[in-house]
Amino acid sequence: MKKALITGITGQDGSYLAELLIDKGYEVHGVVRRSSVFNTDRIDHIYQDPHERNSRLFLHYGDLTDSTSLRGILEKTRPDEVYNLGAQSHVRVSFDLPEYTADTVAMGALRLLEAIRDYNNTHGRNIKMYQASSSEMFGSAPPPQSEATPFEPCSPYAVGKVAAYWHCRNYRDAYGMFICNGILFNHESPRRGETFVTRKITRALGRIKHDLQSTLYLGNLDAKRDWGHAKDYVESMWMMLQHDEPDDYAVATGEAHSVKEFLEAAFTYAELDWEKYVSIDKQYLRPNEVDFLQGDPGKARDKLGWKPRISFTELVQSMVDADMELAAREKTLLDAGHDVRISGGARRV
Ligand code: NAP
Ligand code: G4F
Repeated sequence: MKKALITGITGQDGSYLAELLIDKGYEVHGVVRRSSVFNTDRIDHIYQDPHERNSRLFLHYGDLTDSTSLRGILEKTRPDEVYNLGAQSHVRVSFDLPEYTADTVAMGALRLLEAIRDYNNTHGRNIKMYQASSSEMFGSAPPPQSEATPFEPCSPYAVGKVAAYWHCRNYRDAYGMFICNGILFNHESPRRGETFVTRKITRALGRIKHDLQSTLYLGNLDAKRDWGHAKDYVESMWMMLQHDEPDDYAVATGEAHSVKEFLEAAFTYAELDWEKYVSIDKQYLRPNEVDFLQGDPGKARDKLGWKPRISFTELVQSMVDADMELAAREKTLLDAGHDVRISGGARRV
């Protein structure tokens, strides 16, 4: 049985990747941060008590800012493949937390690389590693962007991801390690964090439809992104590590839409006019913006045989459907006298 270790298993991608690998027969180990509240919502449905026979998902406390924990987890789990998905992944927040973002994103990848290199040397192994690189690294470079496009990062997050990307390239060249950078364009799902624009829109739409909210505050509506579905994208991560040669791949749909077009598609599907509900709040504008990301996934298609299955319309509608259901449950609880009104935290997103 192959073993995989996932950092960021509690995030959107980590949860879909864990499901995929379990389906493929892997034993899956995940790094979980210590938190004062439960942070395993996205994987609770696949978690089994480790005391049970046939359990194939195991969680370990660790942190990308703590190399001792990473080294200990490698020794304990002895994985064949490591997927580095852990990160402070919010671009706007990276302007508020530049040092911490660099620490998790850039230094975190470097700590993991060094831990894997030492482990390989000590045990005569060649663990394969996937690095979650990002289309955000292209920044202001004009579209379409591919593996050959020079990086022009526009945020502390993107600069951190560029550093991590080059650390991975360097370890591959210098030490012959099997490391792949997946340069993934934006990918969303009903499990997307509520502070990213797509989920913020569909979450608010559900609440508006159920009279729980009247206004949705957003920033720049003109930015364009190449939005795919996370379920399709985690498959590309696995495919990269199954190829004979380690390499870097851009993963995208090849189609771009503006935030305004996402709003239009979501609200029209719910039979509402978005212009009646959306207001601009300057706090959601960024000190530096990435205007236009549209990927060229030709290499991933030709070398890996990867292609997206879920269309933009299906993505939007699946997110709206899920958030309508969530808001309906919220409304039922509220009507029954339970106080589930949007918390201060949720209003700040
Ligand atoms: P996400 O939902 O924000 O998940 C991030 C994960 O990283 C969470 O499990 C989080 O733990 C964990 N994490 C944060 N800080 C950590 C630390 N110091 N040590 C260990 N783990 C830490 O992100 P995602 O959308 O799944 O994205 C996965 C990866 O792909 C990220 O590296 C992201 O930057 C990159 N990426 C994402 C996209 C996209 O469109 N989604 C595109 C390109 C690249 P908690 O649950 O405890 O917070
Ligand atoms: O949903 P976003 O926050 O995603 P962004 O910045 O593109 O980053 C995501 O994709 C990257 C891949 O390219 C990942 F690496 C990264 O980890 C993350 O997953 O913002 C998308 C666009 C931006 O142009 C932003 O300015 O939406 C615009 N926007 C407009 N109003 C907003 C809002 N974004 C957020 N989060 N909140 C708003 O109210």
